[in-house]
Amino acid sequence: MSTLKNDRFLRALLKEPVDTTPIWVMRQAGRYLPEYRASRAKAGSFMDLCTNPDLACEVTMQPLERYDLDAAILFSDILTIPDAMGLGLYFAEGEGPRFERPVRSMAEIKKLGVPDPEQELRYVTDAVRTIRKELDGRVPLIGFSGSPWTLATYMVEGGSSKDFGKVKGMLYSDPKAMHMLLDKLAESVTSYLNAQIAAGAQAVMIFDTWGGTLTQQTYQDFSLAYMEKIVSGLTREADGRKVPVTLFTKGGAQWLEKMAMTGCDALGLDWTINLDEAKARVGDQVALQGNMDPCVLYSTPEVIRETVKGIIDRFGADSGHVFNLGHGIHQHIDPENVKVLVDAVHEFGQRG
Ligand code: 1CP
Repeated sequence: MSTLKNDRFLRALLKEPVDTTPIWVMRQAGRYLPEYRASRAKAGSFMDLCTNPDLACEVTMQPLERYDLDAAILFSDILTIPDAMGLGLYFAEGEGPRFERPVRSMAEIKKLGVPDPEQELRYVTDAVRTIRKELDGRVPLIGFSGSPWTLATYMVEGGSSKDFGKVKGMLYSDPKAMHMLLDKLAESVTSYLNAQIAAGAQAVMIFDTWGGTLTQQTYQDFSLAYMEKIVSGLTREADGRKVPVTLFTKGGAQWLEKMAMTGCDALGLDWTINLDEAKARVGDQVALQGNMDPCVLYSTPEVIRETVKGIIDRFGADSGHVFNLGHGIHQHIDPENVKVLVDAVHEFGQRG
């Protein structure tokens, strides 16, 4: 394996000294880029992009050609695991993800198997290997998965949801079934992430996009407990380097202390908390990733630069900050504004 030419992202996640603040952008390869839309049209569908390692590699590299980003993220989706479990993922045009066979009962959950990542999800590990080769040590590659709870929301609801009535209904009416589902998902996510690490992912992130819809107690029991189990089962070193683990619960600012106790290396933050407060609460245990409101990118270069400076100043000069948005980048922003963002982070993040 080649040595890394730019490792400031990995260093910041481990709170080691950096020359400037590293940045990557959640959903950095995606629909706001015209070249992504062209690749997708050529491939046919979103899943055709994901399941073809060469095309997945092509779109992973696209944002790196335009911007001075400090990490690449595997082009894939969190819903590959439920798809591999046999739920039949498809994307209805303009409607987001859907499952042909959602799971709604203990009997259906009992039938679910744990996918073998080198079999049913081979296209993902092949994509990781292809991307690592193409990156040739330029920046590290991030692997990822959804959290068990977040995956369960899609599996039970059958797609995206506004109120999570079905999945939370199951949680309250049949907690045993929910725990069985989450257990199978935790096992699946652990082996999936370990397979990505074995294939070459140099850091991993767990997206708990819908953990913030839970109560204090149900978050602890039905989301965090399973993420903790995953963290304790992950390979934490590869090629003589630590493989940092980041947990991101959207809407999870009230639970940072509990999240930091899972043994992860970093927490992803949405925009509802200031970085200085988050750092005062958990900064001695974990690095922090975030947290600009993605909607700032609808604004002007002046406002973007000012906001970036404000966020960097709040964190201060220590290491342990990876700049990112507080959630995925929107489809309709001007790609030129992402250049302004990335360059501003490197400019204002410089250490003396
Ligand atoms: O081209 C298209 O129309 C598909 C849009 C799209 C893209 C670009 C989807 C469908 N997934 C992705 C890629 C993706 N998804 C990545 C790629 C790497 C990158 O960051 O560049 C990642 C990390 C994800 C993760 C993901 N998928 C999450 C977790 C993070 C988050 O944004 O909260 C979730 C919840 C999904 C489900 C999903 N897949 C796609 C959509 C539109 C959604 C969200 C649906 C919803 O809001 O419920």
